[in-house]
Amino acid sequence: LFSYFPGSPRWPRSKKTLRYAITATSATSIDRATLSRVFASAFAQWSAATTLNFTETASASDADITIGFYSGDHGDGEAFDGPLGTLAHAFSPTNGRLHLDASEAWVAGGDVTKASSSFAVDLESVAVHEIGHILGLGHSSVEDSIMFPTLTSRTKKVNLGTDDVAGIQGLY
Ligand code: TQI
Ligand code: CA
Ligand code: ZN
Ligand code: ZN
Repeated sequence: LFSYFPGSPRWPRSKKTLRYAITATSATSIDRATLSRVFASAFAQWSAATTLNFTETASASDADITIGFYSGDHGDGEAFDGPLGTLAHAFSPTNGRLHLDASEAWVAGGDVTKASSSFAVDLESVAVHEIGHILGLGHSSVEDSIMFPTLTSRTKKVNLGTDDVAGIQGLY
């Protein structure tokens, strides 16, 4: 079963379109165009299941959601830890911050199941999960759901399960 954050925080009903900016990219070698495609595809999973819309904006100042890559301590009290361990984190609505550990062996666009490194992690899979948190979902006990709190390395899991859909539709 899906879960929400305490108090079930959500983005306001009046906001039909959430704007996101990919702001901090200097710590990753993944190019901007690839990042834009991966996040557009990850957000599309959630817009397909709801009346929410997402659009990328270039400037952080008019974005609801900001996305960035950081390594180690980056000022929010939740330091990253090098390869594996914590891959990324996101905060509950309406904070809007989504941070990725720049030290991961991210696979963006390619086929993660064919990666030679056992450290390889699929960026889109993690993005879909973290966007779930950004929108207000906690973890799920259903193993094949996006919000289940385990992702095996070298696996791609980007399609919402029935439990994820039930969770997000209960909130929006
Ligand atoms: N990061 C944790 C996560 O996103 C951070 C976290 C723990 C968290 N508890 C939370 C965030 C409660 C919001 C609310 O779950 S992680 C996975 C998964 C992580 C884990 O790096 O461990 C994914 C990031 F689901 F596979 F375990 C992405 Cl997909
Ligand atoms: Ca890590
Ligand atoms: Zn952070
Ligand atoms: Zn999670």
